[in-house]
Amino acid sequence: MTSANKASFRVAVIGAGASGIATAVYLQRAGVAFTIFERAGDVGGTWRDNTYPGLSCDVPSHLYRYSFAPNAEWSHEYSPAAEIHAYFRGVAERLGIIDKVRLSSEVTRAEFVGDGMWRITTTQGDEGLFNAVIAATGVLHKLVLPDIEGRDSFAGTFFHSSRWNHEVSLANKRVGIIGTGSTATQILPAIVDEVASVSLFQRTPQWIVNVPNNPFPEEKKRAFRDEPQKMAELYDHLNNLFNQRFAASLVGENDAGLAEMARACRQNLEDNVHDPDLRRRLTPSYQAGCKRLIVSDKFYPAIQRPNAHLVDAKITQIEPAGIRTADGLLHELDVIVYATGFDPFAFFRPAVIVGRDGVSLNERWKESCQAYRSVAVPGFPNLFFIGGPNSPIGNFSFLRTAEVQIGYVTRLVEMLADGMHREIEPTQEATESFNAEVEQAIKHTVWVTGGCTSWYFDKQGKVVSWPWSYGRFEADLKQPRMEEFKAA
Ligand code: N01
Repeated sequence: MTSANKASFRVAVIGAGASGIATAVYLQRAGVAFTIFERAGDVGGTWRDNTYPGLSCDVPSHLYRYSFAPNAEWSHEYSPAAEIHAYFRGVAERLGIIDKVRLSSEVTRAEFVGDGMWRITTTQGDEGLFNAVIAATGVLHKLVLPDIEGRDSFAGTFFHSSRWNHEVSLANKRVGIIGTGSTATQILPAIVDEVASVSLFQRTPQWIVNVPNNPFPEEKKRAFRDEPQKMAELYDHLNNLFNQRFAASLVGENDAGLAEMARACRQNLEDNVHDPDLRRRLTPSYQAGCKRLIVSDKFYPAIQRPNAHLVDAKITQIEPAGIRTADGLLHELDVIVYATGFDPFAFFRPAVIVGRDGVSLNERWKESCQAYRSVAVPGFPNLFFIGGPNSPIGNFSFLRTAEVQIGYVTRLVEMLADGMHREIEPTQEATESFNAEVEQAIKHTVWVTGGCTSWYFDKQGKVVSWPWSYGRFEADLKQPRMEEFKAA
């Protein structure tokens, strides 16, 4: 391809959340033109959608940031959601990305039309042809409202945690929260002082690690401003702690680390939940680390407040007046909050992606979402994923993971833009061999051996995560192994 061709080379990025914005920054630096299509009326993805009380990121702020955009102004060690959303929007504005975002333009169809080209259709109509497509659609965007009998008969107000209804005042209301994940355990402490009562409907208890969230004093922020090197050192330190040590514990490569995690969680329960019966009911029967670990110093104090109630009897149905449990009790409520999580296997959907020979990715992924090293799929040339199947998941920075994938995908896109190839896709053999290796390795992770279920499992009962160390993820995605691709 000539440089004139490079000038006309265009990439469609799907999604202007945290990973879509970073993808755009990398493409811009590589001199590759792109358009970002965003379904909503604002950028920020999950940090735009989730506005529930008490939301902060449970990854430290100085790690939960782009490698290329350190931020001396974080207010807390774990900063609140509005600040994180403002950070992403600020980076997009400062680096000139925002002008390339087409808001309210949900991609409904991406179709491979041959000769390396994709046709993109959005809710606004036909967007024309693109040389490559990068789906940066995030992992936790499709909310799950469980199918509980009578759900819609409730006479009060109900909503999912990611669609918080700020019109409804909770003051002096009787509130029910369904779920005990990261979300529910943040909401309860944030509302307990305001409400008449709050009942937490627990199906499975969670292991919780006690980590305080301290504000950064002004002198600390000044030191970060004056000596940015301090932020770089902190980023490296936290990265080592979370990605190297913590992640290694989960995948069976640091047994001492896993044992320490279990000890710290049990100690937290023993030290901070005083009533032995409540402590028993809050004690999980599975291994710590099996589900995503909850990080909170606020949940145990909050659930012991006189107006907070742990309900661990099974929900049998929802009635106009409240929630009925298997012990026959009706818990009368004014508001029900569904903190019941997300479908992490939605990926780009509900869009339709049609690859070579008219094969749809929905069809290909009907039973199980399989990809080559989390970033590409055979039969879908020049289509790449950020946060695709088998991306590392867990208590570490999604942004760091995404940047590793973005760096890798940008190298492939540059090959296309520079005219080295017209089409690139992974081979079927390399993809199968990668997935066979994953299937063996995943058996040794605590997600599988720990005796729990979680959103990490797909409907076939397989955990779709990265089963090796974080170091291996970075090493594997450092440079594309071109012998594992078909390039024309
Ligand atoms: O969702 P979850 P989440 N009846 O899927 C329960 C990220 N995140 O929104 O465990 C009764 O973890 C379900 O019960 P069980 C983070 O990656 C990050 O809390 O399946 N209960 C579970 O307790 C996190 O992991 C942050 O038995 C029902 C809960 O609902 C991910 O988002 C903050 C039920 C769902 O928990 C998801 O977290 C928030 C039913 N029918 C989220 N159906 C931070 O960074 C489901 N449940 C802080």
